[in-house]
Amino acid sequence: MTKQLTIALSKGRIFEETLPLLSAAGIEAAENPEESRKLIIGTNHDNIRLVIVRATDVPTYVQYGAADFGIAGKDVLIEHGGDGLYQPLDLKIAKCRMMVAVRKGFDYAAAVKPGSRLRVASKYPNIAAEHFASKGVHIDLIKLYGSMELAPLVGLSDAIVDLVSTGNTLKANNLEAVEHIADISSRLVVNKAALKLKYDTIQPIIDVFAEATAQSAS
Ligand code: PRT
Ligand code: MG
Repeated sequence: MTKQLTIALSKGRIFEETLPLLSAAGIEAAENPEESRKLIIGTNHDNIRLVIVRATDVPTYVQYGAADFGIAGKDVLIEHGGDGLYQPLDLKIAKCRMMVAVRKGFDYAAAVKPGSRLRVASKYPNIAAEHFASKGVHIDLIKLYGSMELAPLVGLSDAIVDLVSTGNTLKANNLEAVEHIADISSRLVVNKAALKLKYDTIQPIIDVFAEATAQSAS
């Protein structure tokens, strides 16, 4: 008997970069989630479906078994904590860097002397807190849900912790990156119980993803 398989994906860059991987595993989405309003999308396999969720919600769906596996950015996984998730593969897609950025001309070196205090805005409170704690810098953390780049421009914070890929957003807003925290890419996240129960369905897909990822890296 073929077992039902549910895959959690977010729209946008992760979905786009995941399509070739799904294709390599012989899985084709029946609809384009960018155009469809449907949150559950069928595939060319009766037993495989995609659920379209916010990028930050992918680990949660997989953790509770509402999806058997999914694809999530390392940024999201660090913040989530990764509880109950098996992370077998770095898919090397949706690559970017977690950076500290400030307004151009802001004296960052002076602001992060040990013992000093800095106002930091971020969608990533755990990553930001850990980074500055390791430097011995006290921060007041301001949690935002998007458009972090605005915060230093209007005096909400001294610095931001955010993702940078081309650097165009920083540039357009007169900001500069002053510190590199981590390289980020997207990972396959698998529900541990699902992997045991549906091993024959899930493991071959992991194997194909691994092979496709290794090929595109070489
Ligand atoms: O957009 P939405 O609020 O719905 O959700 P999301 O931002 O969580 O999702 P999405 O699809 O934008 O990002 C999903 C994942 O893609 C993230 O979790 C990252 O792992 C990865 N990724 C890769 C990025 C970027 N590159 C990226 N550049 N996520 C966001 N950005 C943003 C960044 O925050 C900044 O505002 O793009 C802007 C900078 O881009 P550049 O090219 O101007 O430097
Ligand atoms: Mg986004």
